[in-house]
Amino acid sequence: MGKNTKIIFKVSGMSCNGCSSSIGRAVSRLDGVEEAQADFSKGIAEVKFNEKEIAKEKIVETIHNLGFKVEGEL
Ligand SMILES: [Cu+2]
Repeated sequence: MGKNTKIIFKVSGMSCNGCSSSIGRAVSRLDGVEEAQADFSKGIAEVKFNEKEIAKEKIVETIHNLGFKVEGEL
């Protein structure tokens, strides 16, 4: 029942709603992620996850594998 961590990643390369929803979909599917939403106009992805179940690097890797780049965190 650990507390979930929320991170807002700065993501570059998104150009439309399709991009942000593909990130939201793929990241929400990962085990340990409670919620994931991306916003292409703001260039961010907000992810709520359990650090005991998933490493932050795995989330970053998933976003990179979709062809976008995580530039940092807000
Ligand atoms: Cu797009």
